Amino acid sequence: MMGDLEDLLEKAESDLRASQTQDDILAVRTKYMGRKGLLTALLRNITAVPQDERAQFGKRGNEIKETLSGWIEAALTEAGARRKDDVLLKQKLDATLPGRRTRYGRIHPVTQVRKEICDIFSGLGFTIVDGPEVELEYYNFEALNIPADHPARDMQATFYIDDGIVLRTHTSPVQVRRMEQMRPPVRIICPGRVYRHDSDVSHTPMFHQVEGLLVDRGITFGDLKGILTYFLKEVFGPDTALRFRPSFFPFTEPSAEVDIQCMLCRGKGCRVCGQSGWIEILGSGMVDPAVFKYVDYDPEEVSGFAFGLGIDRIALLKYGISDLRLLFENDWRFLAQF
Ligand code: 2NM
Repeated sequence: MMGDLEDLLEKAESDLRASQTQDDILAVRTKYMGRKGLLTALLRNITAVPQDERAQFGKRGNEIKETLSGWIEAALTEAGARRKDDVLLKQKLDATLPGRRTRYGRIHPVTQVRKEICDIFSGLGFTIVDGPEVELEYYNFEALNIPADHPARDMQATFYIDDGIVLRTHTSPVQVRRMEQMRPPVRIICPGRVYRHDSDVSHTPMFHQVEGLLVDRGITFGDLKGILTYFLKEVFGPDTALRFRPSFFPFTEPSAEVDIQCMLCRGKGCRVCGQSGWIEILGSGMVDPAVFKYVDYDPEEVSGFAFGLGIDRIALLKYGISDLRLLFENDWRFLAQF
């Protein structure tokens, strides 16, 4: 009878060795130690053991039960660990790899400059206004005193959408619409995309503009000069030298272009300023009475000044960017630098 116990332990051991998975091991446990298991049956049958062997049989039986339990527990733990390793291998996950870095976005240089300009004028009491990019010819040209035979109306410069409908070539139509809607005083700043049929190193068919307009009783060229001087010194620094040059626009009279002294050569003349020592920054002027007539303002009662500038060109200057087109390629290696 004792021999049966030892045989059984040996068989159980070899069954366990042959078991791979936790399920296999649990089957072995049931086979030997379950309610109808082989070891259970053997121990229950102790009455069949001769009287004088029973004590020893019982003792050895319990030892074997303990041993087998221990082996099964250890086998289960080992199979559990093996299963985890398998799962990890299947996922091909290397927990020792460094994490993936989050790449943060940046504000586009054109957006930065636009915001800077708008903030300066907001501080002076100007309201930011926008309007349609697909515009009536009337607001883009006619109401701005640009006659039908003006070169700016030429097919070369303007994208036509349909009869009488264009992609705006400047943001001035926003200002005309605003003047139509409200009485003076008007103090507005109009940033936005504009479109011209132009494409080379220094021109893109779409670019960004900001235009400003101030209309009230008694506004003079002195107000224009004061406000624009303050603005340009805010953007380019308090020591920036300025030059107001006579110019012409159909919608202003008189008109002036404003240059800043080239910050690269300090006025000596270099490649950036075309040897002139000056860089053209904006166009401006006193709003032409003809424009006021279109929006039903009385030029005898009110006067005003307006100005316009290209945001992209300012961004190039400010950050020393060599090619305008870089601003529109959206290559993150470029954009990450600002
Ligand atoms: C410029 C230059 C000079 C301008 C004029 C007007 C309006 F609507 F009041 F007539 N808006 N913007 C203006 C004047 C724009 O850009 C170079």
